[in-house]
Amino acid sequence: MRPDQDYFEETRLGKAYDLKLLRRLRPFTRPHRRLIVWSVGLVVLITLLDLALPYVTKLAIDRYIVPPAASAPDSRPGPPPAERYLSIDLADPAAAAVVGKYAGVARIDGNTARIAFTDLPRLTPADLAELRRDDLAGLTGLAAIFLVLVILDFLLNFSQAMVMEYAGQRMMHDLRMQLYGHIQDLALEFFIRNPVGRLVTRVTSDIQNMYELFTSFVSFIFKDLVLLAGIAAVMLALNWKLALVTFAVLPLVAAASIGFSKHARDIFRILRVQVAEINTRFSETIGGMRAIQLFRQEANNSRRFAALNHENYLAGMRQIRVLAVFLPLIEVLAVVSVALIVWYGGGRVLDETLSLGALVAFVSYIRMFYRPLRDLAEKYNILQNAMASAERIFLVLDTTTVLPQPSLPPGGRFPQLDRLEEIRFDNVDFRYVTGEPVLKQVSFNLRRGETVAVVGATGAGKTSLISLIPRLYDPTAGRILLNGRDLREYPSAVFRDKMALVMQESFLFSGTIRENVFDGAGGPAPARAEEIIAAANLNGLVGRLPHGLDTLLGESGSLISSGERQLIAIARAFARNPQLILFDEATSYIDSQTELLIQQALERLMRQRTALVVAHRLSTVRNAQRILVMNRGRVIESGSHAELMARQGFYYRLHQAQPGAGPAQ
Ligand code: TTP
Ligand code: MG
Repeated sequence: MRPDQDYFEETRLGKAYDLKLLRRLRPFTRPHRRLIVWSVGLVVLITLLDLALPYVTKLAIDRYIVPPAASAPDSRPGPPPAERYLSIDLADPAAAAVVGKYAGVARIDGNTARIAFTDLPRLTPADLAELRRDDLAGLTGLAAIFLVLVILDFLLNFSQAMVMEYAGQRMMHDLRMQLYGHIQDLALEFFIRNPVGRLVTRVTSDIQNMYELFTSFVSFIFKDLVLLAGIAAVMLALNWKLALVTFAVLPLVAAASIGFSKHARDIFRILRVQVAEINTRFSETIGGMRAIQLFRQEANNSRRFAALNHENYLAGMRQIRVLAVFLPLIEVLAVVSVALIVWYGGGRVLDETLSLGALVAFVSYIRMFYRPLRDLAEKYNILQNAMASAERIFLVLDTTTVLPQPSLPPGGRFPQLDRLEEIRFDNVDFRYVTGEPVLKQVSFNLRRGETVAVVGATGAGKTSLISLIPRLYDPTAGRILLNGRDLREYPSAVFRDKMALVMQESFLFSGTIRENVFDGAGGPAPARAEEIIAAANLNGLVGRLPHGLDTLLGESGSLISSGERQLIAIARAFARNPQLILFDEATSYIDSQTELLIQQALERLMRQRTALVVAHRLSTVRNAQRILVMNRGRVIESGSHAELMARQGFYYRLHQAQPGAGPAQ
């Protein structure tokens, strides 16, 4: 890999937490602000409900199951204050009848009878049920409230999830569209430097990570933090001393979390980098499968992949070790907290300064308190991934390797371009990578109606030269003039519309032939379409295919030879009806019959048009008014076929070397 190819080398992206990144997400959240506010509101409601549930349990215990010992109702020496009594209102005749049966057990005090809890087992179950009828009714009421709260909790959770996921999906959709559009606008130079696998990761998993960031961030900030604060507040309100004792463990929890994040940070990052590398390697393997299998590189490739995979496994194991310490540690601390509550809180229940219900509620709250902490590791991972993804997405979005488009000149109008009169190369230098010049001081011109051919050995720079005309790249030095003005003064759409490029290895999109020829949009009227197909000599191919023009190329890609590919590309050029044809003849072997078809189609295409033709077969060259002979990036000879032959130079030797060239004409 060349040093300047590692544009987005993942290893360089270390600082995962950057609040600036979150700020940059704002434009994407703004359109969905309402949904987010809704979602946050629901989260707060849900948290309140969650907090209410243990409290209902506390009420049930304290009011109806084991009421706290009432301090002696009067100052009379009587029952010791630490004993619990069931108070019975004697105004109720049924209760009074039961109390009558247990004269030795009940103490009567005016209109109230009291039976010690320790004596309750001496009553028959039926009598006990009669005495505690009100408690049972109260308990049933609270259970019903509990049920309603749980159902409400479910409904709110459902709505909240729907609202938030909806907002998240919409954001992801917007972000992906923007990224896709941006990548499409980038200059070709960018794609030389960035492997496909990495860009694919950008549009797929990086966007997915952002989505998770959004959903888990909202739930983390609003659900977990509000919940933690709420629990702490409720615990302090219930019994601040017990709450403080319970919180004694928290410094340990904080230390464990900090230690975890320190260790996890590096490991998670390494893992991320490795996954990206595996993706890249894999997509390159698939792209180059033909070459790999032909050159029997499978074993070599597997070996390299195995090394990568092994590193990934090692990092995975390191991650698991960290998690395997952290998660049980949090679990242990949670249990220690419960033990503290039972020990200290239990003592307070014994000396009657804490109700049993409050103790039970404390245990529930502390369990709830540790739940988000247990998820911390997972959230941490999501957050790290997402931050890194955000950074990479914005790096692509910030890439400005677009071909600079001209700004509107002072007159308010771009230069007009109705007819291509002349294209002139003025001392053009060009290179793809620094230090490896591809074109050197190329100068020539091409006037309207002319056909100019470019010939030269392989690697001479013919394809590169032709790519500069539609401004796929900009020259590194010198100028290309179009009707006397620099190409860079026109918006590129203006001149690209007027030319058609038939590439050496024509790229066909997956889709039907019709879509490939007519740019997908419905196409011209059937008669015109037929005319184009006929002119491009595609009739034979179309007639042979099962669904004619509507044959899916993906289905029968193998049916399309490189010659036929070029015919389709010629038809595509015809369909655009351009003023200038840029033709890069295929290098691969094409049978003489197809070659003839291409030749004819090309001649028809070039009629009445300006053309620059890169030719490998000298038969293509002869009709050109002028021939440019290239060698190692320079134009070393130019002239008509006859002139160049007479000169007996490079072209002459090239011509002689070609099999079946025959005597010079
Ligand atoms: P080309 O311009 O592709 O040479 P050519 O078209 O004359 O060769 P052929 O007859 O085989 O089609 O390449 C010139 C140099 O530029 C060569 O060293 C390869 C390099 N190059 C790149 O680095 N990146 C590219 O995208 C292309 C097209 C070429
Ligand atoms: Mg070429």
